[in-house]
Amino acid sequence: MIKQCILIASALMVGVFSSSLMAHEGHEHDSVVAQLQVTHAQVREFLPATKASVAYFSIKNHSNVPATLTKATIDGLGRVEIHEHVHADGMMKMQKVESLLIKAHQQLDFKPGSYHLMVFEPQEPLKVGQERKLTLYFEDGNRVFTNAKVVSLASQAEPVKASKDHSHH
Ligand SMILES: [Cu+2]
Repeated sequence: MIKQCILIASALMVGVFSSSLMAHEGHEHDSVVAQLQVTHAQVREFLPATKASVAYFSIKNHSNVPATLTKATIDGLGRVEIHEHVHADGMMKMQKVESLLIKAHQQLDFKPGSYHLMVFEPQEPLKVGQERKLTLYFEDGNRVFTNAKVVSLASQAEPVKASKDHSHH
């Protein structure tokens, strides 16, 4: 039992740093905590006279275990919600998501018309070019953080896939 606890603790530590440090995908890492990588994080500046803005990113689960995203925070923003778009009565509308399962080896893109973060209550205006820390919280206690770039509406309109800096090995 004690041995098991130590295993869990060390796996947790690896998980915490997984956004910056991608461990090789060996089989010794396939237990307990998912290895998650977040890329292309961006948050849009608030448009004049609006109370909400959006943030997008891509997340890849590199492990053999699922991960459940339960919460997101961005530095300097009072409230962040996970949203999805759904079709209802022929209309597209969005709704809040309490938790989101990312399956083993699945990549999920938060993008326009799909999953996204809604952000509210900026403590100070978001300025294009700034970076804000984005933290994602998972059900198993894992946390992954990355820097989200503040972008303008115009630049956010470009599809995420346009950038070629996504490296695979
Ligand atoms: Cu929304």
